[in-house]
Amino acid sequence: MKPIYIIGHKNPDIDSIAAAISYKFYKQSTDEGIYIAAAAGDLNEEINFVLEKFNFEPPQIIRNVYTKVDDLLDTTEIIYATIDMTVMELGNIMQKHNIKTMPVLDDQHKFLGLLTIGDLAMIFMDNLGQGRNLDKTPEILGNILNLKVADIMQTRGLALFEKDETVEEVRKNMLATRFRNYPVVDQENRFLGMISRYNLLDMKRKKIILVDHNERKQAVEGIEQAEVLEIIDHHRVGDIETISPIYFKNEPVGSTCTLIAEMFLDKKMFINKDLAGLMLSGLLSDTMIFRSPTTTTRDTRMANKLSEIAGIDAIELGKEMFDNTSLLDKLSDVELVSQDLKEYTSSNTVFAISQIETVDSNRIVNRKAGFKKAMEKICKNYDYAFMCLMVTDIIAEGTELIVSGDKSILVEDAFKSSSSSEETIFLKGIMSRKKQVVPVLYEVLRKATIM
Ligand SMILES: [Mn+2]
Repeated sequence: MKPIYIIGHKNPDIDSIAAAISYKFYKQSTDEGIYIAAAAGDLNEEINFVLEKFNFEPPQIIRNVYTKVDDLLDTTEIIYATIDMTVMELGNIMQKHNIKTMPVLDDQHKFLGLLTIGDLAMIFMDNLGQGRNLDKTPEILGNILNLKVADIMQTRGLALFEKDETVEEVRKNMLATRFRNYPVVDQENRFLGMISRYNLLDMKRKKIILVDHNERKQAVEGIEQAEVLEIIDHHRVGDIETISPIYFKNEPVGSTCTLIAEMFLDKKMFINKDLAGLMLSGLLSDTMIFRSPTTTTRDTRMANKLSEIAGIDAIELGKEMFDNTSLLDKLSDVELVSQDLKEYTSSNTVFAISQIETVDSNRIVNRKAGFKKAMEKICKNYDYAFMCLMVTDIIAEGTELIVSGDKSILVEDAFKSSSSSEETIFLKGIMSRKKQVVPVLYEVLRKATIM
C-alpha cells in the first residue's frame, strides 16, 4: 500500500511540524492506511529543540511531491526468471502467472535481462523453419525447451527506468519506444517491477494531507501533481484546488495543533505526555505564548488541558522555546530573513513576509543594515514587489517592520504613523503576520491596482 504523506508548509515552523506528527498519530488510529509525517523543508533549531525535548523523530523531509516512476509501480509480488532456467521452466511460470514480459534477475534481484512472449515465439519460428522438416520437429522442440534463459534473454536495446524519474521523462521515453512493459530499477540496479503505458494513463498520484496551510505558494513543490485528501488549517482560504470534494477543516483559532488536539479529545482518544507536550509547543509557538491577537479561548482552554496531560507549565515551556537569542546569533543575515519566509500573491503581485519572534528584539534589530541587503537580493531573485521582515518582541508586545523592494513605499505608507520616526517602523501591539499584516497589505495592493 502506498503511504499518505501529512505535510505542512515550506519553511516549516513548530506548529506545522507538530501538526503533521500529531495528525499522523490521529489518522493512524482512526483510519486505515499508512501515514507518514513529512516536512516541506529543512527543520530549524527551534523545531529540533522541541522534537528532542518530547522524544520525537524528525519527520521525513520531502522536497517535492511530483509523480515519480516509483508511484506508478505495482507493489505486487515480483515474478522473475534466473539465468539457469530452461525455456520449459520459463514457459511454465509465464503461463501460470499470465506474464508476457519476464525479467531475468540474479540472486540479489539485480536486473540482468528480459524475455518476452514475442522473443520466445521468434525462437520457435526460427528453429522450426518453414515446417519443411516435419520429421525433425519433435527433436527441434526438445532442443528449444532445453535452452537456457542465459542464452536467449535480451540484454541490449532495452528501455529501463529508475524509480525516481519523473512522469514527464517516462512519457517522452515511452513515446520513442514501442515496448509493452518497461523494467524499473533502483540505483543499485535492483529490479523493482514493470510499468506500462497503462500505468501512465491510470496515473497514481502521491496522496497528501495538508496541515497548517492551504496556499499553493506555501505548499511543497509539485503539489499540482499530487492528490490532496484533506486540509487542516487555521489560515485564510487560499488557492489550492482539488479534483473531488475533500475534508477541509479551517477554523480561526491560534494554531493547527489546537484543532488537532480538539479532534483527539472529541473522540476521547488517548494523548500521551510527549504528544501533549508536542502539540502544546505548536500552540504556544503560533500564539506567541497567548500574546498574539490570533489567540482564542479555545487555544487557552486546550493549552491548559495539554499542559495538565504533559505535566508541564505552559508559560515556562513557551519562554524556553522563544529564548532563541543564542541560536539567532549563529545564523547569517540571509538565513535569518528567509528561515520563516512566506510568499503571497495578489493578482500579479508577489510579495513575501518573514517573521522572527524573540524575547530580545534589540539584539536582532541591530543587524538591520545586513538584513536590508539580504532582503534586497531576495526581492531581485524571486521578483518580489516587496518583502517585509517582522521582528516581533514577545515581551514588548510589538513588531519592528523592516521593508525592502521596489514597491516598499506601499508598505511604509500603510504602516507608518506619526509615532514612527523616519528610520524605523515600530508597530505597538502588532504580533500576527496573518491577522494584522497580511490583510492590510492585500487591501493596499487592491487599492493600488484600482488607482
Ligand atoms: Mn500555524
